[in-house]
Amino acid sequence: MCARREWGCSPKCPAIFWRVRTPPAPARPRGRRSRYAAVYVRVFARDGTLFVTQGDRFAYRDAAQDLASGLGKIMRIHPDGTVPADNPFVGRAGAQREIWSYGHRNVQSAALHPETGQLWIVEHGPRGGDELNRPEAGKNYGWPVITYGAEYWGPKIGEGTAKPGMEQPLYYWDPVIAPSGLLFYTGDAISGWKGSLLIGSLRPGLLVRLRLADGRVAQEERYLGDLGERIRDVRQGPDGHPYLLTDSGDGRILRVVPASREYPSRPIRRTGGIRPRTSLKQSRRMGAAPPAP
Ligand SMILES: [Ca+2]
Repeated sequence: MCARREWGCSPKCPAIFWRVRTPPAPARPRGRRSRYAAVYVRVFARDGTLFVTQGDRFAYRDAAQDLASGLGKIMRIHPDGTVPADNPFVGRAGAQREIWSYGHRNVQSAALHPETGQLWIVEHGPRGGDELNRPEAGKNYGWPVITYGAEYWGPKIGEGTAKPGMEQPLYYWDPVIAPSGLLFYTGDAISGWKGSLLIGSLRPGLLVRLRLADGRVAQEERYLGDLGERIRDVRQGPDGHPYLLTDSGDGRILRVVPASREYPSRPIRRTGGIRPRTSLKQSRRMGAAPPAP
């Protein structure tokens, strides 16, 4: 991974401080294309270390359970690429010392809980298996051995939905929402949303709000599905409003405002006030929630 450019770096680029290592190089199964890049997300922890998420690259899913491979993992490193001495697999023979947690499929976004500082992530799963997880040191999040999803073309995956030694997701989506950006909303601009998780959906294209209680998901609400837009990212502006990035050839940045207030149009090109729908839809199944932190 390159600190200056995320894609297309030269091996000699001085800005490279981290590379995904995948020994032994797994053979790509016939018929499976590698659709995903390995590295998606970086987030700094409060202690200054850096979490780097690495997807399974689709064709190499079994590598997510292999501690010798960097695929399907969350890594924890110092910003200069060195390994923190308290990483969970430091000293374990055959394991990459950078690994923080494993058994991940395709992490799309990560954020720190504003109170606990813990890492939370959303992952693209197979059909019916998108997940919200709170990765902890050394733990196995199951992919591809356990999952609530199945192949998009029908067959089951792995051994079921639970197995000793493997963590349950905090929450999962069936049907999937193709989660994208993840935001802990801490603003005051939208009454009642403070402390919620806001998650973009690429398909069907939504803003999802998860109300949290005691570290668990208590309720899901969905907004803006009538826009028909892929929501690629969710951020909080300095004005305390959520902002959404849409994903299309004519992508837009949308500011979310409460429906109960009148806002003047903003003189920023491609920025508009969007009113969340007030009708709420709850439809997600809850994964078995682990104890609150
Ligand atoms: Ca999982």
